[in-house]
Amino acid sequence: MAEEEAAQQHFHAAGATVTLQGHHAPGKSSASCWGMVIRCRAAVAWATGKPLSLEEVEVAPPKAGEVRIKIVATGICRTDDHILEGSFPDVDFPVIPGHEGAGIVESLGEGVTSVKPGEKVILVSLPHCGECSFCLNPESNYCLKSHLSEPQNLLPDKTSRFTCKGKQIHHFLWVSTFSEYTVIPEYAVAKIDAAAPLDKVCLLGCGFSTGYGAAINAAKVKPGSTCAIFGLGGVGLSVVIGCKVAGASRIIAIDINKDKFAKAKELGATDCLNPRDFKKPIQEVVTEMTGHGVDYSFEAIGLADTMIAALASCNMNTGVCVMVGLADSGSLISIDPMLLLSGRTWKGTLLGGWKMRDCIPKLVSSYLEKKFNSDLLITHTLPITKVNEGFELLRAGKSIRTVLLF
Ligand code: COD
Ligand code: ZN
Ligand code: ZN
Repeated sequence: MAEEEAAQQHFHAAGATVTLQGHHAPGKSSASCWGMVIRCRAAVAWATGKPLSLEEVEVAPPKAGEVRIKIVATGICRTDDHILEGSFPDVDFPVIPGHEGAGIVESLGEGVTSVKPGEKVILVSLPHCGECSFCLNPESNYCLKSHLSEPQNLLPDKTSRFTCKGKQIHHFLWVSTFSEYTVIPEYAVAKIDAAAPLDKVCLLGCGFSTGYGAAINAAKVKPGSTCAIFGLGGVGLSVVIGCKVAGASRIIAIDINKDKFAKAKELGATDCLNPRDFKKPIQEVVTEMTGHGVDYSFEAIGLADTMIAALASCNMNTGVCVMVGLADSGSLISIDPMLLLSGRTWKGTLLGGWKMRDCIPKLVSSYLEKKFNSDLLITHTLPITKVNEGFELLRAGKSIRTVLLF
């Protein structure tokens, strides 16, 4: 009887009713679901090309070294749309997308010591195992446990914590923030200040940190310099914020959607260009505007052509071009080697070069100290039930960031 009772417990958290299956661990509060399966809502992608489907899923308790987190808020990033289109590499379906989330620790697997239940966290899609050669290198933010080296579709023990309608559901980059509860390894969790508003700082889990870090860490933009940013989505506009904070004197914002220009100007852009307004290639326009090209250029779109245009827009000698966007798998770039011979630097960056687990708490502190205002990127806030509406806004070019709330 006691077992049946335990299997049917309900409790209310943040307005949602969550069903528990199993038993409470001895000594744990009855308000916690420690050691139990949680049934909750999640947006599941069953196959490519289909809208997300809001489902009730089962979330197993965390195993050793894992943390179960109640997601409070998650942004929608273009990369989530790339999953739905099937253009993000090595994703297995069905999958729960979402990778820009913030939440509260619900329970811990054995041996987890760096976070406690009730603490606020941001989930990081670029983990930090702390043991691989890249993690041990202070210059690198790329961990060999990252998706591009070893797909993060299942947790490190090669199993999933999610099921739905009797089927195993895959994790996305381990984080799967479109689920009300998610389980991830401890080394992909960043503990943040208890004062941080989760519905705002969730953006620091991807878009903001990626763009801001591209300017601050990858390009190392200097005061008084000139910059050009291709693509004014949440990521490109975060590059604009980074260039402004770094003291750039001229910030040229480039997009084919002129509706993005007002926000770019608000964030610090000095000039806005629509390549479709010019007969000549946009790199020639930028070069003429600045004499010899900008000091720093950034590509935050993910297209081969705009990557070449960004490269050619920075000056031939000391110019630095940073690639932020991910091109479709299989796309190739062909360039004139002369573009690089005279000294230009061409580089890429993932998640803005931050060692995410260490740096996210510091970025949250900078947010609280108002060093930057990433809130200006949030154009829409919707309940998770309207997740597909959030994607429609992004596809129509009407939103910068939509934050989904559980
Ligand atoms: N010329 C100029 N602007 C263009 C063009 C073009 N040919 N095509 C599209 N754009 C503009 C769009 O109008 C839009 O404003 C902008 O480019 C793209 O913005 P969004 O809102 O679609 O996308 P973001 O900002 O959320 O993300 C863009 C990325 C390219 C960074 C993202 O899709 C990506 O590739 N991510 C993978 C790389 C990475 O490290 N990501 C971190 C984890 S996601
Ligand atoms: Zn992203
Ligand atoms: Zn590592």
